[in-house]
Amino acid sequence: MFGQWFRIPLWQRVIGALLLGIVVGVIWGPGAESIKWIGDFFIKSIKMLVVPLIFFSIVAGVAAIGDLRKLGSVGWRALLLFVVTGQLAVWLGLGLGTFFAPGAGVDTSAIDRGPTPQPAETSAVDMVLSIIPESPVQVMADAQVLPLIVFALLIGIGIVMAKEDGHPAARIFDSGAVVMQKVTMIVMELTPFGVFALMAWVAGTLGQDALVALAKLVALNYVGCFLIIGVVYISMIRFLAKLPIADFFRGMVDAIAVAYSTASSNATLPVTLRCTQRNLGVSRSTSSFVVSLGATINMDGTAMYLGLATLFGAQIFGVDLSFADYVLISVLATLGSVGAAGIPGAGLIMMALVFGAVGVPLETIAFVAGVDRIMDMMRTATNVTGDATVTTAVAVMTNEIDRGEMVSDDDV
Ligand code: DAS
Repeated sequence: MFGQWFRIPLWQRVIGALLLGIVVGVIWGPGAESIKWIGDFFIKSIKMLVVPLIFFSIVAGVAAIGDLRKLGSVGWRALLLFVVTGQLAVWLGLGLGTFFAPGAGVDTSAIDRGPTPQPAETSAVDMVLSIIPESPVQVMADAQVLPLIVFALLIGIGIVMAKEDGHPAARIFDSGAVVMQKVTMIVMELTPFGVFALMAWVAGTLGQDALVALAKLVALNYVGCFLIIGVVYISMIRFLAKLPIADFFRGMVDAIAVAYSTASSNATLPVTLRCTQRNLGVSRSTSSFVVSLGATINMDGTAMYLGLATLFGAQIFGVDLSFADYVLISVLATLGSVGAAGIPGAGLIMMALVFGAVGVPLETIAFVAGVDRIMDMMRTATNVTGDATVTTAVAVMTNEIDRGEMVSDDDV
């Protein structure tokens, strides 16, 4: 029995728990609140991961960028495209969230929010001073994510500047990032139980409006991902890589399918490498570096979602956000997508990073956790498509591609 449970793919267990939770919640009604503690256990387990996962992933990600100089023209082009596509993605998410307002009209008065973290009215100077981690250990203890990220970025940059002397430290953080990904995957095994309890609580306590709002959020997550692929990536393939669109997607279809079913960029990495090298003709050195770097720091689907989900949380809890908050969200969502590991649920974990900084209650995570896996699958497929798009574009621009290798109509 126990073995059979784990033979079912996690995403199927989660979807089943989601549907069962909704049915139980609709039948049980407000009484479903009595099992919310199971969901809270799952959410607390996720929050436990935020600090170590962000710290190790960002240090390892920045240290990996350190090799950019070795690859000169390939490296800086890849990094530039990663930043540009990430910013386009997060502002697309903010635009979708603002225009369609998926969280508007939901009555969340029944949710015990505890002390609402009203961001104190601080001056710009105080804001700048607040991101400096005066005591890195205290910053970690208090899960102050912004100064934690600054500290992680500085450590990563220090490792790069230390050159050979920094290599032992880089290996420690690389190893730590892998260990934290394994710990995260252990926690993700709790997902079906947490999703069941949280969806029963949402359906039973908050009712139909809440379910409709979640359906809108899922739909906008897919719309945002399709727009990133259909507008941003297709433009890059057409005008930067100058490749036939059909040939690109024919070559990448296996990787995109694996990404969608596993919801893990890391798990898809071997397939992404094989598709870019064998089907698109990208050189082994360029694809190995850019695809691997992309799987670590380039997650446009996740960046888009973090922008969208932050507005969703602000809307359901009635938090007003200024344009300055939007800019802060765009920066943090980009950093969150850099810090997010290529594993299932990474975007769910990174929401804590963004929400806290703009005063959106963390209870939003419990609210959306039930449907996160459905969204994560599409986010991951987008992330992997983005990695392959940047890799192919950079390969063409630096003449690191053999078009003769490209799969095309007559190969099928
Ligand atoms: N599952 C993550 C990935 O592997 C994406 C996410 O969680 O948003 O890319």
